[in-house]
Amino acid sequence: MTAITLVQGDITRQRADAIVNAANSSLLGGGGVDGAIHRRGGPEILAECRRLRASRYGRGLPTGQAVATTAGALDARWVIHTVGPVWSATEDRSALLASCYRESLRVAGELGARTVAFPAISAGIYGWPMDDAARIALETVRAIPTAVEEVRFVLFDARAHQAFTRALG
Ligand code: AR6
Repeated sequence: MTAITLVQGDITRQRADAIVNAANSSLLGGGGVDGAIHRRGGPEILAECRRLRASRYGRGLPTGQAVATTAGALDARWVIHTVGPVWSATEDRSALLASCYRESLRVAGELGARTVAFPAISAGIYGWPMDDAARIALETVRAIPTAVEEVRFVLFDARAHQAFTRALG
């Protein structure tokens, strides 16, 4: 039985086996949580991302997929990078957003992670409405059989925390 917990805070301050990054397909960093993870985690993470680009992801990490690197100086063993979909008002991309959670948990399970911290993927720069992002995140995680013992959503502000609290029901 996987425990789902919600906390408000900065994901880069969390202790967990794996911290999930809302990355972009370049894997070379960006703003939002991605920028924060690379800043606090230090250059080892970017160095490993560059190696992954050179070996497996020359065309970028596709949306909905996930890949792990070291967590550098973060209080974690791994960062799992996943690429959320950009919100679209005309196209339903929710299967891709669900895939981010599913693939991140699959990678976490393969690594043997017992605790995994997620941000609200796609709900920042990528523009996904927070209530819908929270619903998809929680529905997906609840539906996946996994050896991960705790899935912790780390919500940056009160609005996000409230949306996830409502969606948890
Ligand atoms: N801890 C927890 N949550 C955070 C933090 C933090 N330190 N910082 C921001 N958030 P975003 P996206 C929240 O924009 O929408 C990057 O440039 C934020 O308030 O980080 O998937 C990437 O390189 C929001 O609720 O990710 C991509 O280009 C949530 O995390 C693009 O942004 C996600 O916001 C990805 O956009």
